[in-house]
Amino acid sequence: MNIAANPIIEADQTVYLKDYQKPSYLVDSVHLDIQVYADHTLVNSKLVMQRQAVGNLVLLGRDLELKSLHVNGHLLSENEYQLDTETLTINNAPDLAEIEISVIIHPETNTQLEGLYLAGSDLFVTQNEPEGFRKITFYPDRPDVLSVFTTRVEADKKYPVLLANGNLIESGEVNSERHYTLWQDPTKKPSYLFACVIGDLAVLKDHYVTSEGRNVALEIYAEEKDIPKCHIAMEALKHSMRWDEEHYGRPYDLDNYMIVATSAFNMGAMENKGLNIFNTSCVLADEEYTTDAAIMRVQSVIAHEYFHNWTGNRITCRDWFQLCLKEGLTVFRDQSFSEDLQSAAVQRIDDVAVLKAHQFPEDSGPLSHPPRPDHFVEINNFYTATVYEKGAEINRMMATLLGKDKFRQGTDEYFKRHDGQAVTVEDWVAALTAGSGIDLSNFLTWYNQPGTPKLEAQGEYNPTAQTYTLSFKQSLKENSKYPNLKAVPIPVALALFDAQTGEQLVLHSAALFENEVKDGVYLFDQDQATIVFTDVKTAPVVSLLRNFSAPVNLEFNYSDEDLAFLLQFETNGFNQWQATQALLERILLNDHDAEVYIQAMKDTLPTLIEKDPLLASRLFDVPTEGYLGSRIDVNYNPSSIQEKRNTLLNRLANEFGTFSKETYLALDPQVQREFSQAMGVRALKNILLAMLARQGDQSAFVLAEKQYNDTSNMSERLGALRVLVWNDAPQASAVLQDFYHRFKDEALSMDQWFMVQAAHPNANADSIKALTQHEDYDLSIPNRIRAVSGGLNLNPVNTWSFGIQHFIDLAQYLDEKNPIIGSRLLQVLSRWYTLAEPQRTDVKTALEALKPLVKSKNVSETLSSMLSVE
Ligand code: B3K
Ligand code: ZN
Repeated sequence: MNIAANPIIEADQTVYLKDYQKPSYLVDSVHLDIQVYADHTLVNSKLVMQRQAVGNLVLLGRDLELKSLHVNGHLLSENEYQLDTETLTINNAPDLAEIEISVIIHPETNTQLEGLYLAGSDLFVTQNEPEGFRKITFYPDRPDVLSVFTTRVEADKKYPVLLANGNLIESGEVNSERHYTLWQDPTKKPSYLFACVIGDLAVLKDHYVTSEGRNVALEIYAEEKDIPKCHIAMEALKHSMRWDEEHYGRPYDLDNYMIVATSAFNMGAMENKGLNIFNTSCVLADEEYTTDAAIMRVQSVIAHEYFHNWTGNRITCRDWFQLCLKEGLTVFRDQSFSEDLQSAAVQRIDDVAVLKAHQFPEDSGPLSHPPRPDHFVEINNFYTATVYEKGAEINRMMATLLGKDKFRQGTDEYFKRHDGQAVTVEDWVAALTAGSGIDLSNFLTWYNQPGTPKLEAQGEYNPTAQTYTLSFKQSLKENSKYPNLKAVPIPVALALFDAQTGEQLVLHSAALFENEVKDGVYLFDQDQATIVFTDVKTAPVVSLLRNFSAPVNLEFNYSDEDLAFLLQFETNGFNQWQATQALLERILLNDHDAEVYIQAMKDTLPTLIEKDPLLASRLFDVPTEGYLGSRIDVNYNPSSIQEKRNTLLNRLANEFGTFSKETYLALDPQVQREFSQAMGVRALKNILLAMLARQGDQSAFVLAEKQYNDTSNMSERLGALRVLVWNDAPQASAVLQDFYHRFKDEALSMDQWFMVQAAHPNANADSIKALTQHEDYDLSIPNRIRAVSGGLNLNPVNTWSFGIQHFIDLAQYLDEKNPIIGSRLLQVLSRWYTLAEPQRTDVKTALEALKPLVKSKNVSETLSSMLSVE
């Protein structure tokens, strides 16, 4: 793949990290008065600004109708300022300026879901990260300008809930129809953390007493009918608050913490100070309406947004290039939290699966960028798997190296040094280094380079010397946008096992970070290196990258038998799974025989199912067609991958036939188990049911129908629905109808209904069209769009045939209506250049035809990067 110069984006639209300059003015305080009316909203603001560096007084604003502008009480005439589409510049502004601005905005017609917008018939919410606040009023809308906000919100009494950040200090009537509230947020914050909510919502209340004795009122706002679905989120919130005190020494700092749920939201949730706004999909959790996976996600997103209060809000980013500073760290924190909620191994499996399915492909294609990029056109395009997930991996690597205590000393130092500041990735690494006493500065290379390093390793046993020697080599694919790539520090967590007994050996090697241990970490930070283990009595089996200790592509010449050995004997559940994935990839991409995998599974499963049904369910993970496709860089033929995968699935179904049925019938979901065990049983049952159906067992459909009818649990119901629908069972249309009638008023459940149908392996242009023309399909609700598009994309054969036009049409439509989502969806096609002909040219032609039709920076930047492949 060659990347050529960018064909669409004009050079002057690109923002560079190297051009960062301190703001010329700071804002001491800001007063906002937001008055919502049916056909417009009036926003009056008063900013007290003080010069701190040379330069003009420039405010940023977009789509605002300026009504009046005063500086120190003087009404400015048009020749005293300059206004263009993005900026308002005040000529000869004094060093101390009180600026009063009055603007009109139109949240009622804002479809982009950025700034203040109408999210359904009776709810207005904000989304200001990264640059939405400039759609509310003129402001130095950049993360390094921090101020204290006082906010008055006024609206019709038909909206009883009027919220903003901080403490409620006053509320009352304006007249018989209108009322207001007044809020003061004592903590200085950048504008991207500002939020307000105007609507008719019910509330679930609770409270939490912090380690410092502060009694915090907790409130979750949602539609009345959804309040019973907010309890899991509330428990997760309290749990997160306790967890951050215990693990990072960080108590909460305000007297209230509010969460508002809305169904119209571009992403998962937003950490606005003391007033989080959440996509309903990340707050509503109820076994009857949402799946186990969704419930786990709710808990992790609640924790994520809460953890941002320290990593993101109290310490924020100097500029948006530093986004992974707050996101990478906060994802690492929420992953660690979730590892405490369920089997840590399975949480790690799920997180690595996401990394490999999304971040690795992103980093090997035209959208590849470092976790901290050095230039962008549209920052919204950089809320990526690389910034979030690879960013989290960098923090995990440093934490692994330091160990628990030193890592904590490092984070303590970070909070001590930078509380209340807007900082950089360098500041973070420097604080960790100072606090722990261990120099981590070479980890900065990870932040600044794109691409997934290849880690090649070789092992050799010397029976005479009783030594085992491991040699390592690392390399990175060249990238013309980021030349001079360097070696990165790679912590390799490893273990040796006695090949005969399966026992784990004690490691003796001077090269280890900690010597004479069973679970050792070797820090490989050169282009090449060799380490020697002594006192190794027989030829061992080595297990590398335990717990996926670094985000690299490992190449090691394991035999299939070694991998089968690890599947059975590794004590680290993650590495058992990693062995299954390596074996399955060989079967699917390199035509290895499946026998070794099948035998090892048969030997491992019976006891594992008893002990850890959730982990057992994961060992059945057969890499998806999408993931397998992402491992192929030239002449990718989706149909041939589908065929190979189906052949394997058929073989597994036959081999595990009797076992599947017996196990399925023996697993009783009614038995009382803790959530994570019960979730494992449900996951296993669904896998086994799918195998039975594939094997052609006629009773499978009857069992599926029974599972569908007998349960009140969404994971079970959906598992059965999938089996019936995807296998075109005679019962399929009746259960689909039944599902529709049961859940038609439950948007999140209906998303699943759309998704199951869109993900039918034989979906076609007409069936997808029928879904997008269904009366419950809604292009203004991202969740619904994602349900259908995401479902379709579960079958790459469909994505790369009729799906191409589906995604292009959506990108074109959303280019104007909601460019953040338009750009996201277009990225589904980013690996078009790997396809075999004639599909490769078909997609290229379609992408080129889209080029002159799009206007947004979001979609244009994505499209031009995608087309930069030659
Ligand atoms: N910080 C927000 C993301 C905002 C995305 C803007 N396009 C959610 C989060 O990471 O917690
Ligand atoms: Zn975040």
